[in-house]
Amino acid sequence: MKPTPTICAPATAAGVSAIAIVRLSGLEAIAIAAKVFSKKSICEAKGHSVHFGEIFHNGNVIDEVLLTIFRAPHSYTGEEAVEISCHGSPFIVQKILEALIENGAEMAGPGEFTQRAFLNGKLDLSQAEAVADLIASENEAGHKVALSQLKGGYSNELSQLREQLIHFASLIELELDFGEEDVEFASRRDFRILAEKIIDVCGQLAESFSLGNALKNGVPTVIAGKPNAGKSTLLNALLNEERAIVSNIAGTTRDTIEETLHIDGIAFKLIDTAGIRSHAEHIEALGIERTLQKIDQAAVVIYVADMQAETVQEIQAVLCEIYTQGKHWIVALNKTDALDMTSMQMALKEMENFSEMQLIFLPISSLHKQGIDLLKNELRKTIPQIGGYNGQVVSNVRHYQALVSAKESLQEVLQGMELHLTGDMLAVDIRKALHSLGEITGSISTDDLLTNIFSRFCIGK
Ligand SMILES: Nc1nc2c(ncn2[C@@H]2O[C@H](COP(=O)(O)OP(=O)(O)OP(=O)(O)O)[C@@H](O)[C@H]2O)c(=O)[nH]1
Ligand SMILES: [Mg+2]
Repeated sequence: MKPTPTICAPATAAGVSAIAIVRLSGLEAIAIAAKVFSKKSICEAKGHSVHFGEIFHNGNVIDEVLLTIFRAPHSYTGEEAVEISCHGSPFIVQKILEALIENGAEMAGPGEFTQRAFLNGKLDLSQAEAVADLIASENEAGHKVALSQLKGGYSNELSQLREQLIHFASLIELELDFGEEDVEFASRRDFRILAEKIIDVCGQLAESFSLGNALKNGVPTVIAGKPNAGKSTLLNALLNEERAIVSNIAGTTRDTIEETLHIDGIAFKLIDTAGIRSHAEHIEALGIERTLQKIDQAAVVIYVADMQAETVQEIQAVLCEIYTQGKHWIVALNKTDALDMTSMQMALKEMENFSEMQLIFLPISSLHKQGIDLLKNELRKTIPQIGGYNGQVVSNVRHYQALVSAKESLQEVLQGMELHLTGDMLAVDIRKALHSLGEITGSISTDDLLTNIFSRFCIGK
């Protein structure tokens, strides 16, 4: 068998920087580094030691560097590893890589360092995926979710439950060996308790997915309303910058405009849309169709009503038409600056009386930036305090699918037990559940799955 090659790659981003790091990992890592480094003594160096010296290639000095030695298994990958901190010039990085490759290293593929960490048992699969999420995290909430997953999160608990399930599965399979005899090694009562527990955990985790996904990618928040209602003005007020064009001509915004707003570390993906009306020319009509689509995909809808131009009845009529359950609706009663206090209060009262719909009404003035902080507050409240299972939130679609299918398989098993199905019938679904749970932690993984996961990484991680 071919020995596992020693791999190298830049670990820092491309481009000029103060410092760049080139990573090496594999059995020959330290020997290869010694061939290009001024101090050969690193071959005997202890792990976690740092050495100052020069990197040479073809007799020329490339750079003065700090070289850190990691001894197996105490490295990120679990292998012998070296990190070379050089000056952050892409040219120097390139030259160092060339020198290493000429001396026997190979260029690493995407995520290959983390893949090795996984294969050497340093991380389970869900933790390895958390590394990718951590690197990609763009906001505080996404960062928090990835970090808790990296620390083991729910995968530790799932592997424990899976171990218990394996125990039962083997007892049930043992019963099969006794075919004719009517033996029951696996207590059906204990089994039911375990299955119910796993179904519950999987169910709660799966439910947290839409929240986790929103935290990771930003909460899709649509700003909708009639033309000229002040949607673009509101977008600008929320962002505190003149992002969208505002004019008193109805139909100014024809395509959707997307911008991110951070509130308390949570990213809201604000989507300004074309105004909704029935008599629109063709291009605008396309925009309106897109608006309805965007509303469909949104988690939060801010419906902007023009209190200057629309009556309460008109506003209600549109809401009745576009309202759908399962999302948060905030009705921003805009242009209140143009109304006197009494008519404003009357309108608000009339509004609030109406609706079995779950709506929040908020008087604002986008133009004068009044009520904007209250609106931000309402937006923040649409995302509950991190819920999920014991504070764990699933943000990974692969995990979500595996959780759902584990839950379904175990529900099948429980139904099968009600119907007094035989052990061999039960065993099939138990194995399916084991498989799904194993896919999350990586106890069961196919090459395809691994390639798929690690190809999402950058090279050098
Ligand atoms: N008095 C007053 N005028 C406002 C307010 N908000 C917006 N406007 C005015 O309303 C007009 C339309 O504003 P836009 O923000 O372009 O409206 P829109 O909903 O994006 O319109 P379309 O893109 O055409 O659908 C502009 O003249 C704004 O200055 C407000 O709170 N008070
Ligand atoms: Mg607009």
